[in-house]
Amino acid sequence: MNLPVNPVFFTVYTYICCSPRVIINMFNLILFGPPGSGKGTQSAKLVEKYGLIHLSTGDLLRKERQLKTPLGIEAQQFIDKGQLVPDEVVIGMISSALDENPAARGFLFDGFPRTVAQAEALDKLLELKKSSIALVLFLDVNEDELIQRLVNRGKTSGRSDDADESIQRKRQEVYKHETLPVAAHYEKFKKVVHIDGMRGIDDVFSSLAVHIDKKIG
Ligand code: B4P
Repeated sequence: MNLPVNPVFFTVYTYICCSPRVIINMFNLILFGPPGSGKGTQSAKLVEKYGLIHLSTGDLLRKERQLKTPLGIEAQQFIDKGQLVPDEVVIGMISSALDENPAARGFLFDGFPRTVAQAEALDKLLELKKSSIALVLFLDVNEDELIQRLVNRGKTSGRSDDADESIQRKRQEVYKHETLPVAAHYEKFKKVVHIDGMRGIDDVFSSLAVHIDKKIG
C-alpha cells in the first residue's frame, strides 16, 4: 500500500532528523574518578575510537590560564591550592562548549561534573538539547597509587597543582567531600559502572570500551 506523503510532515521530519542544530540520539559519557585516576589518559584514547567531543574542564581552565584571561587568572588561585574552581565558572565554560558543537555525535565529559551542583546543571543543559548522560564510567584507583602517579606526572607536566605532595593530598580530600557525591547522584539513575583503574592503560581502556559498546548496542 502506498501512503500519500504529506509535504509538511516530511519537511518537519527532515528538519528534526537532519538539522545540525537539533541533536538526537547523542551519546554522552562521563569519565569519573579521583585526581590522577587516568581520566585524561583514557579520554584521549576514547575520543579517537568513538569520535566524541572531549570536554575537559581541567584542559579548558589551563588554556584560559595560558591566555592570561581574567577567568584563567582567577581559576589559577584555586587550582594552585588544590581547590575546586567555583561552580558558576566551570558551568559557564561547559555551556558555551556545548553550544559551540551543535552537530556533535556526543560528548565525553572529563573532570566534569565535580560537584552535585555541576551535575544538576549538566543534566539541565543536556535536557535542553533533548539528551542526557548515558553512562558514567568510574575509574577506581587507591590513594597511594594516585599520589604516586601525580608525583610522577609532576616531574614532567610543569603543572602547579602537581608540584608537591601536600597539594595532592588536599586534592584527594576535596574529591572525597565534594566530588564523590556526584557518583551517588548518577547511581540513583543506575548509570554508574565501576572500572578497575589499577591496571595498565590498555587493559583499563579495553574494559571501558566493553561497557561503551554494550550501551551503544
Ligand atoms: P584535571 O585536569 O581534571 O586533572 P586530574 O584530575 O589531575 O587528572 P586525571 O584523572 O585526568 O589523570 P591523568 O590521566 O593525567 O584537574 C585539574 C584541576 O582543575 C582540579 O584540581 C581543579 O582545581 C580544576 N578543575 C578541573 N575541573 C573542574 C571542575 N569541573 N570544577 C572545579 N574545578 C575544576 O593521569 C595521571 C597520571 O597517571 C599521568 O601521569 C598518567 O600518565 C598516569 N596514568 C594514567 N593511567 C595510568 C595507568 N593505568 N597506570 C599507570 N599510570 C597511569
